[in-house]
This record gives sequence, structure tokens and C-alpha cells, in this order.
Amino acid sequence: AGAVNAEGIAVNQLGYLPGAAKVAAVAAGESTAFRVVEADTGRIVLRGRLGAAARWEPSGQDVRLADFSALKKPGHYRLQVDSQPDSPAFDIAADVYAAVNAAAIKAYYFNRASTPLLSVHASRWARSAGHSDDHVLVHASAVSPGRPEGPVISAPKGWYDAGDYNKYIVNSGITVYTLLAAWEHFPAVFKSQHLNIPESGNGLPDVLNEALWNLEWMLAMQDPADGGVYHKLTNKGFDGVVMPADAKGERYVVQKTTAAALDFAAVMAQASRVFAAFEKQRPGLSQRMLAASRRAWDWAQTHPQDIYKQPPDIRTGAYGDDKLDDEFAWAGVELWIATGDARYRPDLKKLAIGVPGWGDVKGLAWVTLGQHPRALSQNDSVVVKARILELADELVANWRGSAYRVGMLSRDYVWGSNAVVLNQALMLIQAYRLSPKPDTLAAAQALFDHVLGRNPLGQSMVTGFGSKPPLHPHHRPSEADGVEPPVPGFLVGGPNPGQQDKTRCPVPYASAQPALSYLDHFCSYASNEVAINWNAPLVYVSAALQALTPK
Ligand code: G3I
Ligand code: 9MR
Repeated sequence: AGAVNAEGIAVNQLGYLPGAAKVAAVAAGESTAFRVVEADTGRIVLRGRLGAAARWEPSGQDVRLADFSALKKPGHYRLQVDSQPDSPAFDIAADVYAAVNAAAIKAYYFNRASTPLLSVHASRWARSAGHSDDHVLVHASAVSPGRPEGPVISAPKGWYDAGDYNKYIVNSGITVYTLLAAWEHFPAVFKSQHLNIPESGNGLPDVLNEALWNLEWMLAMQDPADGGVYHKLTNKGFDGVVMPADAKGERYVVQKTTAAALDFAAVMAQASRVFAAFEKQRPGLSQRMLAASRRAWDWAQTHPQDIYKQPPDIRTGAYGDDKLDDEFAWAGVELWIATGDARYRPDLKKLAIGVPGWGDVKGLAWVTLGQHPRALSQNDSVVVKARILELADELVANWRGSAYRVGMLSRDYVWGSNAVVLNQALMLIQAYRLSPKPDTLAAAQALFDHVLGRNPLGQSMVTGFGSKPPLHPHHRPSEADGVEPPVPGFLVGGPNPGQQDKTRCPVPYASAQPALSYLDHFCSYASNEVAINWNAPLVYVSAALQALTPK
């Protein structure tokens, strides 16, 4: 860390698809020209002029852009500017994002609870099982009035949320939705993908096998007595830096909330749609999911405002959200599309759009609506398209107006900013699917590039990928396993000027600037943790670019 080197050339460290928009960012200096050379021979393959120097507000630095989209020939290259260090080497190739897409899904396997990771699947990151979660106490906050206190439930499987070992329904909702949406929108990317997980080869695509690991846990989080859904399954406090098998704290399910019920209802309705096509492999599953979804929805109708309130003896993540109209709209849309029953249909004219995140899911409703034109009336179709394009216009304008050619504004750099980046890209991709304009895809590509190294830190934000990947994520297994490289395929949270962890860190952040507030140190849970909801748009966007970029 320390002073930020404002020199250098930042590129997507993986590289670019042949037909993609290709932009590098260069710290502004005297030079006004760039060249692209073959990394191995130094032979010049393209010369170009740099754009005018301009200040990028989120980093406070002056930058020039190099557009080398004209170079389409597959190869291994570097970008050069006089009196600057060369860019990292990168590829132009038709399969340049296949490995990161596969690893980003496999990362979920690495975060599985209740099962050992065998070396045949997990290689050097093999580990013993953690958290059987078959003897979970129902916390006092979750016991219904008039019912006996202190029952025990079984809710095994699922993924650890992040660098901690707890399992949260709210965060699982958007995560599983995004993975299933990737499958629904771009099945060709996943059909023959082999992730080498225990279920591989069982007749389901691996992305669905992996999603099922968490869906099965989610189903167990619904109280069969009333259809309500527990907010989380957790320890009382965060574990120390130990492997899952050595984290032996008592486990609790805590409070049934409206947000949990609705996120659950939304995802189960979507999953029932997806798994209807796999009735042969998983008989009855689709119907079971739809029934679970309806019950959770019904529970939410009679408990419309049960906000999560962290009990005094529970200190783990809250995922608290007191604004629930977006959850109602999203669950309503999913149930409406899954059943055709107009009773679930929200008033689309009154429903706003936005970039989704765990606490704001209305954007997901629009994603689903955009995917199901045949379920919509003529009028609805017009509203859906208008709303999605309206958001995309705003995001494209931010991209066009950005000196860095990345549509992130200073205020977008929050805890988990890398997921803001990729969820912006995800929403642009929805617009591109409805109205394929090159700038829309270029703006999405730019955001993807940003988390793969085209940023002023020259930092790839995905473990195991790029020339400068994160080495010390806030991920307990990666820290405790004695294996030098962290578990691969995880997107870290990214720059966050909140720096909520800074008093716990022995070294300072790179800078206070929004886009530079990042620290590759285990201490930094506010900028360098991993999380299931952050990885999901990485899966989605890497698949989408592969599927949609013109050859
Ligand atoms: O909502 C306000 C917004 O109005 C304000 O403008 C903005 C300014 O910073 O802050 C917003 O609140 C932020 C909130 O996330 C919503 O995005 C808080 O500052 C920020 O501290 C909060 O961060 C959350 C963090 O937990 C702390 O609660 C992250 O979104 C969330 O991803 C993270 O999740 C944790 C789990 O609790 C535990 N497991 C790990 C996981 C990842 O770190
Ligand atoms: O490891 C925890 C991480 O998953 C959370 O996102 C973060 C914020 O809630 O908290 C981390 O745990 C820290 C705790 O809050 C304070 N003591 C140090 C813990 C990190 O090792």
C-alpha cells in the first residue's frame, strides 16, 4: 500500500473477445501515441493515438484512453506508451472468459457447508466437512407465540455467505436468482461446461447442480408450520480464523422476516420454472419449489412488515432492510410469471428500476419481465422495454462521460463496489438483449474490464485470475488452510471509501479516493472480503459477454 503509483497502463488482464470494444487506460503523461505489440516477439501490430488527458473523479487522477478495438486477431499482446512501463500481457481469444466463468461458479463449491471437499474435486484446497447444520437451535426471536420454545431443526448444505461461515437467506436470494438467470438467458454457455464437482455428469448442467446445493438448504429454512422463512442460520458471533471443520460454535436460526420470505418466494418460483425442464432427473422438485414459494408469499401477506432486528446476543451479519416494496414486487413478478396468476402481478407502472443489490431487488423483477415477453400484454411489453432502456441510457451516459470510460460514479464505490460494477453491467446487458446497440455492450464490457484490472490500481479483483490478483482476501478458508494461493474464482468486495475496517488493519489503504480505497490484506473485510452475491454477477456477465459479443 502507501502512495499510489499514478503511472502505468491498465487493461483487462485476461484480455478481450475478438469482436469486443477494447480500451486501455493510461496515466496521463507527455506521450500521445500508443502501440500494441505481440507479447512474445515485440512485433508491433497496431499503432494509435491516445485520447485527450482528463481527470477521473473517483480516483482524482488524469488519464488518457487507448482504443484498440480494431485489433481482432487472436494472440498474446501488450500495450506500450513511451516512458511508461508496458501493460500486463493479455490475450485476444474467442474463449478468453471461459475459465473465469467456470472458476466463478466453482467458487460456490469451495464455499459449501456440510460436506468434505475431496482432493479429486478441490485439488490443493481440499478440506474436511464443516457445519453439518443438522442440529440447529431455533433462537428465541424465531419462536412463534404460543409454540413450545427451543425446538431444533435440520438445515444442512448451502454455501457460506462470504469469508464468514454463516448462511443468510436474503443474500442467497439475489445470488441464486442471478445464477439461474445466467442459465435461463445463456444456456449454450453452460450446457457442456464441466466443473468437476461431485454431481458432474448426473444429467443436470453443473451450474444448476451448484445452485441446487443452496436451494436445498433454503427449502429447509422454511418453517413447515406456517410457511415463514428464517432470516439466517448463524453462530452467535463471527468465528476466528479457522477452517470450517474447526468452527464448532452452536448454530441458530434467527427470526422469520418478510424480506426472507419474499426473497425465498421469488427464487423458489424462478427455480420451479427452471427445474420443470428437469422433471426426469429431479421428479417433483419443481412442484415442491412452487408450493414452497406460494406459502412464503402467503406468509408475507399476513406479515408485511416483519423487519429484521438483530437480537442483542447475535452479532453476525444483519442484511437488514426496512424497505420492502421492491421485495414484494420481485416475488410478485416471479410468481406471476411462474403461474400465470394475475393475483401476484404488481402494478408495473408504479414500479421503478435500479441496479440490483441484496437490499434492492426491484431490478431483478425487470430482468425477469424482459426475459418473458410472451407472458406480457402489449402494454406491459412497452413498459418493460422502456424501463430497462431508460436505466441503460443513464448508465451509458455515465460511461460516455467518464474520463476512464467506466460508468462508475464516486458514490457507487460502497462496500461491495465490485458487485455494483458488475450489476450495472448486468442491467446494460438486459437492454442490449432487447435493443442491441454497440455502445450498450461496450459500456458493459468496460465495467467487466474494470474488475479484471482496468482500474487505477492495476488490480484484478478475482482471485487466481489476471497478472495481479488479490492474494489475501478476507476469506477464512483461504487464510487458514496453509495453502499459499487463495481459493480461486472469488470476486473481492473492492474499493470502499467507507474503510469501516481501517482501525483493525496494520497497514493503511492505498488512498482515501473512492476508486483507490482498497487493501489486499486479510484484515480488510470492508474492501477485500468475498461474498456469494458478489460472485453471481461475475458468473452472469462473463457468460453474457461470451454469448453476445459479435464474432
Ligand atoms: O444504505 C446506506 C446508504 O443510504 C448510504 O448512502 C451509504 C453510504 O455509505 O451507506 C448505505 O449503507 C451501507 C449498506 O451496506 C447498504 O449498502 C452501509 O454503509 C454499509 O456498511 C453496508 O455494508 C454491508 C456490510 O455487510 C455491513 O453490514 C454490505 O452491504 C454487505 O454486503 C455486508 O455483508 C456481509 C455480511 O453482513 C456478513 N458476511 C459477509 C458479508 C460481506 O462483507
Ligand atoms: O469476518 C467478518 C466479515 O464476514 C464481516 O463482513 C465483517 C463485518 O460485519 O465482520 C468480520 O468480522 C470481524 C468482526 O466484525 C470484528 N472482529 C474482527 C472480525 C474479522 O476477523
